[in-house]
Amino acid sequence: MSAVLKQPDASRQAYYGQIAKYHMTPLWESLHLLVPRAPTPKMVPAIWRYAQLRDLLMESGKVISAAEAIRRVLILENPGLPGSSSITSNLYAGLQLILPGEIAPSHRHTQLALRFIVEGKSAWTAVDGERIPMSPGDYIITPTWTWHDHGNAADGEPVVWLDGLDAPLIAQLDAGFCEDYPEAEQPVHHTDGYSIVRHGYNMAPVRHKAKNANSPILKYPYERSREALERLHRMGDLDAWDGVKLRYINPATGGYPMAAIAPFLQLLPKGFKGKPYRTTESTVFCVVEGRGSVKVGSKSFDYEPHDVFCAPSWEPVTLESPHEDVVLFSFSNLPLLDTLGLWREERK
Ligand code: GTQ
Repeated sequence: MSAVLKQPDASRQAYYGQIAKYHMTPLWESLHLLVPRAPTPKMVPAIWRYAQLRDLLMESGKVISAAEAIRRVLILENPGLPGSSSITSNLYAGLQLILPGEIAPSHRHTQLALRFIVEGKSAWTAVDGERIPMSPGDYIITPTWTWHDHGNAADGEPVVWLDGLDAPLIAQLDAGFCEDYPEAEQPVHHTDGYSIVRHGYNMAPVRHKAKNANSPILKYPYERSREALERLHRMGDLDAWDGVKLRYINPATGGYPMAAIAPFLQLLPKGFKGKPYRTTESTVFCVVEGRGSVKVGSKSFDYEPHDVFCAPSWEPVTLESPHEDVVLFSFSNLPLLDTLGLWREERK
């Protein structure tokens, strides 16, 4: 049993004033905030509806060029975290637009980035000397400190993807560095699927030694990931909470493709009524196929393709697909929780 903390009287207040002069504060006034009974996220469940924002996103193409913007992105900022450029407590998300003929100039930074392609087929990103064509549903990685530039064919179409970065986390760690490449585009040594051919068939080059923990596969094409879900479903794999859910892996280690963000793809077959679960992850979802619904804490959202929604730590999540098959891409801070021994899950 502990005693109840009283409202500070005048003498306590005076004491707080005295210690404040020496940059000290009384722990007992903030202990419950510093060491809460359970997570108290400031981020809130929220949804960005693509049908509502697509016109505005396209308008950004008239507001600024990719060359001037460096990256023409509308940040998806959590309403509970104003001014933070964050969609969850430690992750960033934004929708990036590149128009035909544009180059988003080459740079590198300590923040890692993932791309999940939303619409358009004529663009590419170059990562670490490999040019990677983008198609809707592809998951592409830009590991920490790798040169990357984006381009779009002169006779192409507007291309949009969802960016996910660990930028808020890197800011928290004061570990942000960035460099510009001297030219707009880095030299390309390999094109179109080189990393997949070398590492994507459960085989590895004979003398391959991993340089670091990052996946040697730079693109996970949608057809392959989608096929895996479909075939698993036909073989009867269905989890009562997740539907058919797989995580993308670094094939060399079985671990996460990049250090700080875990990516997933899941199928909710038509008629799926998921049971509620909660975890200590904060998660960003991007709808790939189908219309469905989700409950996150006290909020309910109906969603359709290309919508983005997010779920805070420890809020119950329930996924449903009453009308049709639904495919959801998602990413979370699971690797960090894992490393720190902080991952918890409750399934009802
Ligand atoms: O494509 O390099 O959404 O550097 C934010 C920062 C994308 C990128 C973002 C970036 C990038």
